[in-house]
Amino acid sequence: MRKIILGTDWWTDCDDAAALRIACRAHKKGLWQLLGVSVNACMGYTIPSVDAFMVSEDLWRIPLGLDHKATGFGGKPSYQKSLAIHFSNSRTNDGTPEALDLCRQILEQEEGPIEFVEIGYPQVLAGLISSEEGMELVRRKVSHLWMMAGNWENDGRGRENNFARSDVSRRAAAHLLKNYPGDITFLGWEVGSDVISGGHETGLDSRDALRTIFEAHGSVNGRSSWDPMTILLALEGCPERAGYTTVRGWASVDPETGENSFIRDENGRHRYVVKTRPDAQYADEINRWLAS
Ligand SMILES: [Ca+2]
Repeated sequence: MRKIILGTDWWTDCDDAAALRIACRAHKKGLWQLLGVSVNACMGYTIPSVDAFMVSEDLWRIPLGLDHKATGFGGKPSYQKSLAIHFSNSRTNDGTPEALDLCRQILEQEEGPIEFVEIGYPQVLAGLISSEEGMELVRRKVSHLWMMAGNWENDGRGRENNFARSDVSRRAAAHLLKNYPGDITFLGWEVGSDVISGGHETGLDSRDALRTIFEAHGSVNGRSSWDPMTILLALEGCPERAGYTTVRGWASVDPETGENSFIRDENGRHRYVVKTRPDAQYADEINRWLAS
């Protein structure tokens, strides 16, 4: 059984919720085991709303972690409060362990291989590999990092929110890409931007937590699919089978500007994906998962 730790910003955008739904449904179908959810942006209703969502998926036992210091990304939360108020939940920000401690604890306790799927900010993973113990755990236990981040459309050069949002994300991204000891697959901004999923045609029930989130976000006609595409890519486990080719090499991020760049190298440990199918096909697949 594959084992997954999911990192999410669960911040202003509703595509994290679409991604979390697919990750949860894959867990329930026995396609992988979701070991924990590490939330890397912190606002007033962060954990109550993630918890409400996990309750609605019947997966309220899955451990959550929170980067309590991650309050500086700005932005307006669009759906957290309504979700926390209208759906049952019991976990709180204060009662939730540090995301870094959760990741470390899972890596210590679980047999490998474990995969990271990251659809948010990079500072928790960067923090994890900043200690010798954390680096050793990742070397020993983590087989792959799947990551929604970067903009690779201009020959691997660009700028995207997860890397570039703030000083914290920029420095963390630079550190992570320079020092991460294993293989990383990136799905960039350009891949998910025009793939619109999760709208009315998905046919979600009016009491569905995900529908509440999309409506609160103002995305009743659907939203770009960066995060759910990353989940489906990770779930397939093979870019070619998931509808992508890849470019292999070494990615880096400028710690001052957050801009990403890429040096092609057949022996590189990094790769970014390029779509091989029409956008509607990826959207249809996501919508099927969201309604499953
Ligand atoms: Ca995200």
